Amino acid sequence: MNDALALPVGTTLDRFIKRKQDEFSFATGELSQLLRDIALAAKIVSQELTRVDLQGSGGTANIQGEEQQNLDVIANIRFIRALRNGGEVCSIVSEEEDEIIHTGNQNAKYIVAMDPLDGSSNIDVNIPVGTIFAIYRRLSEAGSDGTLEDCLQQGTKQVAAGYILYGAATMLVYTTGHGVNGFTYEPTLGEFFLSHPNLKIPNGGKLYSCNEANVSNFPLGMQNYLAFCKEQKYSSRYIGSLVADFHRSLLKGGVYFYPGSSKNPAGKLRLLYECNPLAFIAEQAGGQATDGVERVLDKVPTALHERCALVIGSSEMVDKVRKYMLV
Ligand code: AHM
Ligand code: MG
Repeated sequence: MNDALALPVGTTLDRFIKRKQDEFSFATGELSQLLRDIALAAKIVSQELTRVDLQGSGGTANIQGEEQQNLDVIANIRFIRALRNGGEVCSIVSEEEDEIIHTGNQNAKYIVAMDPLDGSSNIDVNIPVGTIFAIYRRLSEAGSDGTLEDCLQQGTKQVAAGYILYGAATMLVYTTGHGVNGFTYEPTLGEFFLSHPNLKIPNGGKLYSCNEANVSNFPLGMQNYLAFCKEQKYSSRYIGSLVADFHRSLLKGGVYFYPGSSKNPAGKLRLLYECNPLAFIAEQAGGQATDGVERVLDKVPTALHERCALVIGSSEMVDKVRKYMLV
């Protein structure tokens, strides 16, 4: 089923969510409310990113030892607060938090995994950043906090996933497993409007996206693929904000990769709140995501902050990378 059938460009996000809910006879509205809560936090963060007084670093570090920018911390607070107040989420895992956050909504059905502000190194230089989220149904009985097992589900178990790109315009792109739709925020009206219905990633492309400074640490297959891209006269495009690089690939076709290295065999990106949600979106748009060997969505997470090598984008390009990785 295609999420966007019969809904014209310009439909508000709220109406879109409501119409989609009506198509499921047993839907009770919790997931719809959860998506609205995320959209609310996105509007707040979108506004706060424009405030020069909130830039800079507060001198704190997250569990991975990465310096937290003020806006990393603020975005984390905004999303947690929106999800807690919305009432549909029992537990949250966040790139910015060491442990699972329990919202106190013990009867809620859903778990959220999120990177509240991805692309931290770009925050203070006015370059697009993003939020990434994945939504799972809890496995444990309602009536208590979510468990580690609830949070460590395979990517195939996502019921919805999306991202918010804070760029020249703010966009929310999400899937509930029935195609991918993109909404553009109109700040003067305070609304997201359907602007990119039923997104399909081009099968092939001529854009590759990676941090080429790391090439000498890439696996040999990736080094050879990069040489192939150059022979083919492909273009290199790397923003350094995964959401922005992925969004370009989704619209124009291309491949993004952040492979493992001898130093960091599993790469840099996080499986739960970066790789899995974008892999779900990529597949729903007709693309692919692999860690170089295995489909990302099939990986069984073993830890909250687990890292994962990532190759994601246009199907033919990901296939090509996979072939290079085999030799
Ligand atoms: P972050 O979640 O701390 O911002 O790290 C993830 C980001 C991605 O958005 C981006 O693709 C990558 O890290 C850039 O890393 P590098 O600077 O090593 O190229
Ligand atoms: Mg990130």
